[in-house]
Amino acid sequence: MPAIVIVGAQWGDEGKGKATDLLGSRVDYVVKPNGGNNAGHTVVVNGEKFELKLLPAGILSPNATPVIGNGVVVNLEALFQEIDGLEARGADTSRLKISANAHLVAPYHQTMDKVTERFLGKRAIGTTGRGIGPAYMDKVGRLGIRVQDIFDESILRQKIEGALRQKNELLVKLYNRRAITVDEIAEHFLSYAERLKPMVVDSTILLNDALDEGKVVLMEGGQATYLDVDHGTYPFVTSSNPTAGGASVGSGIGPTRITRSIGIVKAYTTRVGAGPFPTELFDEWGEYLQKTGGEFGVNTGRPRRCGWYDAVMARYAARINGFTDYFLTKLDVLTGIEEIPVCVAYEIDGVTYEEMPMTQTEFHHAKPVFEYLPGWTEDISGARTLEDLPVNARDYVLRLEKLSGTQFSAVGVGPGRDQVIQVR
Ligand code: 2SA
Ligand code: GDP
Ligand code: MG
Repeated sequence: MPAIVIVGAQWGDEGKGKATDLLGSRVDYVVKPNGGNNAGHTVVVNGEKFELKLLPAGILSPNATPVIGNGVVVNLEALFQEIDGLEARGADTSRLKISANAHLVAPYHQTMDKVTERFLGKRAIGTTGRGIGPAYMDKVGRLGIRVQDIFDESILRQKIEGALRQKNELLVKLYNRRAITVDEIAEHFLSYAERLKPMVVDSTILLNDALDEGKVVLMEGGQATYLDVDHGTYPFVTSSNPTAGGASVGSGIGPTRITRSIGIVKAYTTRVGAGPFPTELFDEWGEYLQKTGGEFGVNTGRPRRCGWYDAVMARYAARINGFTDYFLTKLDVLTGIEEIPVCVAYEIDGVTYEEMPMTQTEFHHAKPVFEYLPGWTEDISGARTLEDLPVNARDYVLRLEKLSGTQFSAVGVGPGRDQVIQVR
């Protein structure tokens, strides 16, 4: 039975939270396969706004079991804060399951994230400062501490000691900070043990058994394709694989079981943090999109950089993720613009590129080649079919679909759960 993956096709904040929520009523399990509390998903349910960071957006679907997969890095303090916040608002979080193999974000990871950014100066990545990069560094460097370690205190202490040996060298000698003790970190983690224990499972058995039983499993990727450490705009990326292949690794669902790979793509482009962005706007249109689209980080409140739709990026994302379909979001934000530029190719040092150039240097130099599509002024937030759209809005969608490497299955026309056009 179907395992579906949802992936951001740009630099994040495409509306993955809403897409998950939309599919949520039809799925049995919603897994978060990557990232941590650097994510920020906004879901509007009956006019009420929920902002999720570490928890999968599927936690708001009453019939789905939310799962934090093995590929996630978990900050326990942030986890329980988020759980308590949702419970206080009447949401039921009791079904949440967490993989025993997921790694933990330790307080020193956050310190390292912040000091590393400061040391990078002008070359800073613009991270969320949540310790995500350093936690993944420890995972890959085999110095990580996993959820399961909390339940074996002697192993936990051994691992903390191993991790701290290197951290304290750096913190004291290079960063001029105080040394951290094994006791303080062990106490920090152990203080959550009792509350955490009932949630911890072998999520690979849980999810694969569910698929065997004909259940529907949705993998909800955090961040996005261009923030992928392999396929994104390296080094201006996050430290995980938010692409479809990463969702397979991060949840323990084999690639042959994934039947649908949905790309979430915004009708324009945004980015938070540093790094190249060919269609970025530095004029009043950038501010217009930021204001009209409410483009401010859910997690850090940072203003998002804004630019026009980039079909070269969409084609690349469709290829990397093997997208079966795209969900186009925020079409309503473009209402009222007389003529809408869409990037169809790049010009790099006098040469036209129809596809993503091979190197980052070329991408840094890419100038957008625009096609200009006529806009519309009518309010489209009530449209529920393509026929409900004014002809220019419909043509905009159909042109984008043609340029973007795969078919469009849905179009968002507002933040609400029901504000969507089902195309097919
Ligand atoms: P990190 O913290 O190591 O993952 O940062 C590395 C890069 O990844 C970007 N990144 C994000 N980009 C967009 N949205 C994200 N989540 C929040 C949101 C962001 C926020 O949904 O609004 O609130 O600021 C997210 N998480 C990581 C980050 O900007 C760096 O470029
Ligand atoms: P995510 O990180 O991909 O889940 O996206 P975010 O939640 O960070 O940002 C997307 C924002 O767009 C949220 O505030 C959503 O409520 C909002 N949103 C999603 N789809 C639509 C849409 O079709 N129209 C409008 N106006 N807003 C939308
Ligand atoms: Mg977001």
